[in-house]
Amino acid sequence: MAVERTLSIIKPDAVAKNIIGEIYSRFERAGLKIVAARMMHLSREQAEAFYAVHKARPFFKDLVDFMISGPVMVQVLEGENAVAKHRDIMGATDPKQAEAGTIRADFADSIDENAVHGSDAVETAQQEVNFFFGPDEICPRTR
Ligand code: RTP
Ligand code: MG
Repeated sequence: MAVERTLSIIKPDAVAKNIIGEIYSRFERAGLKIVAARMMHLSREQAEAFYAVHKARPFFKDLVDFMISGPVMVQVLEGENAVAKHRDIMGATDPKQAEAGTIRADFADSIDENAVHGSDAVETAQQEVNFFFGPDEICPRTR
């Protein structure tokens, strides 16, 4: 299986709940390595650009308002089949539909405040990683 990179965001609700470490542990237990990370408070312009694919959707403004409501933790995860593996650990978008033991089932309060973001495909993962990190900010593991 191919080694991939994917973009993860721990959203403002989960940062506020003080569960960054709990979520990082789940990545590590799944064999995903954190190869870049940054805490930041997104501007409205950044959040709108990041979620531009959803611009025409009725939930767009609420999504952007939520994503700028507090700091987020942004990271690049690396590992075999990382994109799909990360989505599996996250669980479904709506926590009510998420499988038990997933991050969203355990920590998300609603479809709007759902704890984490993860890239949905290898191609979008590359775009999303490049949105936040330059090549010199990513640290591949040598051991
Ligand atoms: P994300 O991009 O944040 O990882 O979430 P996702 O792929 O599971 O879901 P996506 O369809 O990309 O939607 C992005 C975010 O918009 C909010 N949303 N609300 N009210 C609604 O019907 C609705 N649908 C989506 C969610 O917060 C979702 O994470
Ligand atoms: Mg998505």
